[in-house]
Amino acid sequence: MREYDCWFQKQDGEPCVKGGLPERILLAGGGEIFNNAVAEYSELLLRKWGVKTVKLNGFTGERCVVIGVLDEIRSKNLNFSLPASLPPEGFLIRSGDDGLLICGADERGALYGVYRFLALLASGAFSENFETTDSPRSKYRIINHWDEASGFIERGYAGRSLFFKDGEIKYDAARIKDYARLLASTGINIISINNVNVRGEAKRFITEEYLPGVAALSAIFRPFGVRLMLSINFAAPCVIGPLATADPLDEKVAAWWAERARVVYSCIPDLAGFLVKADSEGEPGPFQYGRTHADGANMLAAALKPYGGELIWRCFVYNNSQDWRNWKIDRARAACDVFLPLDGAFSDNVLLQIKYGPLDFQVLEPVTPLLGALKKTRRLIEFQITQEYTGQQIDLCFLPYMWEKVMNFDAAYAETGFKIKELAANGGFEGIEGFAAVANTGLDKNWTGHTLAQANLYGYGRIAWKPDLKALDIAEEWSRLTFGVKQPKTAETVSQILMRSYPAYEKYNAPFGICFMVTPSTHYGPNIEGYEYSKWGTYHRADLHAIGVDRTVRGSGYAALYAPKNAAVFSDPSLCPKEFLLFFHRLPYGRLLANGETLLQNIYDSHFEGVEEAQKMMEDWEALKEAVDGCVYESVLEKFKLQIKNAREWRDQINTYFFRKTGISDAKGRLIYP
Ligand code: GCW
Repeated sequence: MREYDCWFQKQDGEPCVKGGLPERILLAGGGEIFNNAVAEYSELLLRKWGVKTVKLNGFTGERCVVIGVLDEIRSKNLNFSLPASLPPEGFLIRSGDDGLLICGADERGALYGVYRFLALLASGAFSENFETTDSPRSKYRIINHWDEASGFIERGYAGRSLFFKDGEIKYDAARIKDYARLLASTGINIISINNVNVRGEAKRFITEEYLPGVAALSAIFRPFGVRLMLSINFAAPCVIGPLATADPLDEKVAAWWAERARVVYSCIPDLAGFLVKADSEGEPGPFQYGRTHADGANMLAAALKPYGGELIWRCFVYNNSQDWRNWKIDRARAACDVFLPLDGAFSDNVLLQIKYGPLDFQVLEPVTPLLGALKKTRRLIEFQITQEYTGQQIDLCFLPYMWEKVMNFDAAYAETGFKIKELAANGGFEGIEGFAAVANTGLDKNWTGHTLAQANLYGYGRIAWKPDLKALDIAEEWSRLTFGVKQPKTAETVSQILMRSYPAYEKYNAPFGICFMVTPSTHYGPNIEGYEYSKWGTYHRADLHAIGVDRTVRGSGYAALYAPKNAAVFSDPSLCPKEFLLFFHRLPYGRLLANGETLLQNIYDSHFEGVEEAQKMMEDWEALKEAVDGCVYESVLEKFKLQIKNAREWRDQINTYFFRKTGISDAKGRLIYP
């Protein structure tokens, strides 16, 4: 196994296909993406099974596959019974008496169909008389890179940038092609290449100086159906010049952006659009000019409109110079307070990008009410694949486990249809039109730092494609593709380890949704009061009697921003899900929870258990020593060793902290350091 190859491993032996692998291809389509679909088929068949393909002029049955797009296949009168239509980007794969068919709705559909067919073969899931159709439920399946022109990646844990070096757009083209394959194979169709905090040379990526470089990069992604997007700095008219203002209602500013968009699109006609972080953590924005976020977004959207570009506007807007003494302000409310009053005020090529939780990618956070409460605004849900608060690709933390829960959250604005996964399947004003997530990739030879973190990259694409996929199915799918099916036990053990990793991390981390007990700025490892007296609005307010933030109407009122059914559940500590108890409530340590133990005892228990579970994951991995390639085995083992060291630190610091606050020892007599 080669870590670099991710879920495209070379296979031992041929898969079971009657008569042998379909090495003869009949084409029914054309265009850059379609041609690449065929090239990918050939390249991967050779790479995975050592089989060379040939292209045919006519259909001859045996060991033959037809790869095409629906209309073209129909026009060739090939004797296949075909569906009347397929949803955009969808495909049909069928093997039967009439032969083998990979039929895309369009070029992208053909490409996705090829990848799916190869995955079915590699995971042993393909059989004779097989038929499947599939299509992505949402239109936007986006990866955001937080890469800087210097090559540094903000919150990156897998080495330097794949795209940039020393202030230039500089890359290894072969590697970018491999990356494009990884993304396209999970259905990703857009990537923003530069950090939303637009720093240094990246501020000039929209100028003639850098655009040829961006265009060259986009040419590598284009055959994979992946369009590029650029993060822009709201103050660019001043930073690049020559204007003295970036006021969105100033005509000169609008004209400046219209001209920039013209130049940008003359170089990259299929650019997906611009991504903007405004008035957030020091980035410039419309507030500086007394304007609203709709004023800011709409002005930029108008510049992109003639070229079909979209303007993606992030909702991560909050006051980051809070006073910890003030219990009235609540950062969790911020996005709702800013954006709910603007529902319906955005132009039709604006999409709001909303982090799934109200704070910031914490280990345990409720889903933000904003996602369900907006009714007249196009929107995307934002995740983080990079493990900023979830172990930084040192600790194993399989994120689809949590994403599945997010997808199942019912925003409850009506009896049915308001689960996040349902909203994501609806699209349109009533729904969520797509997904965006921060990448976890970099120049490390295994792409993701921790080899098993490749599962998070894979899993994100799969969830964005099909929001009702189960984390377990993703874990199994990925493990089979990565570790092979010849020794099914290996893939099975790996997928079980993945599934246990998130709950383990949760248990030794900040308890019950209290969030932010991490080392300031690096965000790795415990520092219980690291953010307690900071300006960032991230407080747990533990004293000797109680801990937590009252977000009910008696406190900040955040809980009341949910639909009534959810507001009622979150506002009542006896109904509130345990994992969010301290997110919504301030409770005494002695409060009895449903399991009959006190809050404090539950904190102790979960921290002891978390470390034990991390140890157990490592032991299960050690049992795979003979089955897993030496390099991969050793590198993952190293990570587990660090994880356990870290988990112990979390356990001991958290338990000691509460022991010191309360003077109450563990009821089960385990060691808590004084
Ligand atoms: O979680 C915070 C990170 C910042 C990041 C910000 C954001 C890009 O700590 O590094 O900045 O979120 O999402 O904009």
